[in-house]
Amino acid sequence: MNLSQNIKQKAIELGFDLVGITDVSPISSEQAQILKEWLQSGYAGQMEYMHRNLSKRLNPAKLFKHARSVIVVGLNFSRLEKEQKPVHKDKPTGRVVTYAQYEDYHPFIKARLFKLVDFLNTFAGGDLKFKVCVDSAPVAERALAVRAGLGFIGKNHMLINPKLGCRMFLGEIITNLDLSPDESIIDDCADCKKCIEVCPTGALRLDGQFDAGRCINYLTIEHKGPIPPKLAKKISDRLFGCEECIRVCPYQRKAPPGMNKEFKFYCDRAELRLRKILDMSSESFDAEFGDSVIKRLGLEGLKRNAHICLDNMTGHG
Ligand code: B12
Repeated sequence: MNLSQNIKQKAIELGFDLVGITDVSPISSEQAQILKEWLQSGYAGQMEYMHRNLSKRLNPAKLFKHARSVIVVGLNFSRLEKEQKPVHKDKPTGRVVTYAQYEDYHPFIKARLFKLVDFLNTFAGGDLKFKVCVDSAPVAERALAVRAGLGFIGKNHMLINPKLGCRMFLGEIITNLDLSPDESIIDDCADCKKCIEVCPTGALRLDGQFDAGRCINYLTIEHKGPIPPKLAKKISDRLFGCEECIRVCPYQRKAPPGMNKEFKFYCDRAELRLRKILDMSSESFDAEFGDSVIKRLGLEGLKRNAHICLDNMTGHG
């Protein structure tokens, strides 16, 4: 086995579902253009951080000066699809998207990437230089994952693996090791437009762009302050996030559930009682959601969303 194969085997042993390698050249000019147009069109909404460090996001070698290769991993967070339950008006509940029913994926993936770094160290003769990234670093994670052969970009803008679907978290180790790069997977959505048709707010635009400012994930998780009433109505009973464009994806419908038993899943977080949230103290919020991405939204944001869900159920607002 060569070094790249050894690394991949170790990544799978550590519980990742996908692993691939790419070089540190800038993302393609076509993809850079998509990103620039997205920013210029205002589609990033209040996500100011997306405007910062653009040159690093376009070019991993600018993010980390020792960079020679990027190891990209994917963690499957699919569950078996369940029927959606009817709303009980006496105890109204709000829906929470699948990824937020797991423990927070950031520390989970990082801890395993650091174990992979320990393994890399045995090959680097003590000269390993590395940077671990999961979500928050200025890295074009999907673009690198495509190049590393993990999947293709679908019309729902997700990285889709033809066998494992699109519920896949990504993480990277940028390293000074010279590793042999993988080939991209050539695939696409063909004529399917299910995700565009189902998007409740038109965030997935017909021109192929993604207006994140209209996406219910953005509105309920990233957006600060009041949500414009017309969009708030479309949120319906979605307390935290939206996954319609993922749920309807034909690749997702045949995807196997995630197999990593260490990645903690909370079966009771699919629907949360709205009145309980409105009565919640900051201490009980921290105790309940301390290990969840919901913690990142904060209690004030969660209460804002709970009010919107309740208003949508009672027809007020
Ligand atoms: C900002 C952000 C959001 C925003 C905006 C989403 C968006 N589509 O841009 C909001 C808050 C809405 C969001 C939502 C979600 N996010 Co998010 N998000 C990010 C973040 C921080 C940056 C994404 C970004 O650069 N957007 C700008 C646009 C222009 O980039 P892009 O859509 O990724 O497109 C790039 C490439 O895909 C490529 N490209 C685009 N179109 C095409 C077409 C073709 C043919 C080709 C070849 C290439 C290509 O070029 C672009 C430039 O690099 C990344 C982490 C990171 N550092 O990358 C996570 C990330 C993209 N999010 C992730 C996840 C899991 C989600 C959610 C599923 C969460 C959930 N609710 O369950 C949703 C999915 C919504 C959706 N359909 O995209 C994962 C995606 C994994 C995957 N399988 O794709 C990431 C990678 C985080 C991670 N480490 O796992 N997210």
